[in-house]
Amino acid sequence: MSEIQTMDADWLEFHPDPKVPDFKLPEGAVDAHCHVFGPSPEFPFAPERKYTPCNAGKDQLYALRDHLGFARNVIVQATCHGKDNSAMVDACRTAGDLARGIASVGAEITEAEIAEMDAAGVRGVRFNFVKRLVDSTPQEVFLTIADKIKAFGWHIVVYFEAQDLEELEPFLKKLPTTLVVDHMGRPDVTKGVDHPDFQRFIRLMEENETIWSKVTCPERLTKAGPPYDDVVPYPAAIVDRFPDRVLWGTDWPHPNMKSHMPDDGALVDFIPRIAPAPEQQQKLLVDNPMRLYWA
Ligand code: 0GY
Repeated sequence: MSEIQTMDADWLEFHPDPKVPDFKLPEGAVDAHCHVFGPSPEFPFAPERKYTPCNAGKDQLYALRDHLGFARNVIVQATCHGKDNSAMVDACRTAGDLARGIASVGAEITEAEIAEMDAAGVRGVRFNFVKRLVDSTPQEVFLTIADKIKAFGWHIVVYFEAQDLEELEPFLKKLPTTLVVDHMGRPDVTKGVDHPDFQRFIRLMEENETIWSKVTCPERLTKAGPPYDDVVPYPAAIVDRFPDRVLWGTDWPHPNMKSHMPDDGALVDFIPRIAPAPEQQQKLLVDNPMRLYWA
């Protein structure tokens, strides 16, 4: 008998009624970091998951896309689905050319399986180093996967926290594809942009032209809460220095938000605070994601 998958007691569901943003997104804007959860039981959550979320399926994601004014999505496999990418792949297939995906796979993945996901719109894999989300994976496993996916022109999305970058850096430099770092490597925003941890991340991008950053998740990084004034200097610094290697996304349906659930419309209104110039906005929201995911 299959397990009943009830969401965690402290789980916050996504905002039921986000505002229409005041900021008008440029035409063709891409929400380059979002997830689907289930819905279970059609797409059950993985036995090894560290949390059980609410259901948040493709129909709700695409309704949000239209409501906010996005044209496209990049759907990142969430850890609650483990290496079963079927909900994400199904969502990509439904959207046709309007969605791309990032998968989680093991070293046993075959060329045929990669090709099948590629045809559905998957363009990369995610390597997750955040200990509260996943059990650790040996580096050789990641290197084997990297070797297999690079032939397809895929890239690697990496998720880690600022304090782990120093140890991780030599390994990241061994990876043979473009790397996209989730949420700027999660800086501690109480420390200031001049803190060595954030400067290490800036240096990493400066010295490695194949490293990109998602300037995402003020709602995760903030200590002050909405409207996330304490986060602004971090993404603003990255957008200013690396305008051609940044991506933006909602992170809907916002896994593991325990303090508050953001209004996705208000998150869109955060964009001009970190990318004030129209040219920056065009690159962040359209040109960069189109080059990486749709070229
Ligand atoms: C995010 C952040 C988180 C979770 C996941 O796949 C996931 O479970 O990515 C988190 O808890 O910080 O990017 O969605």
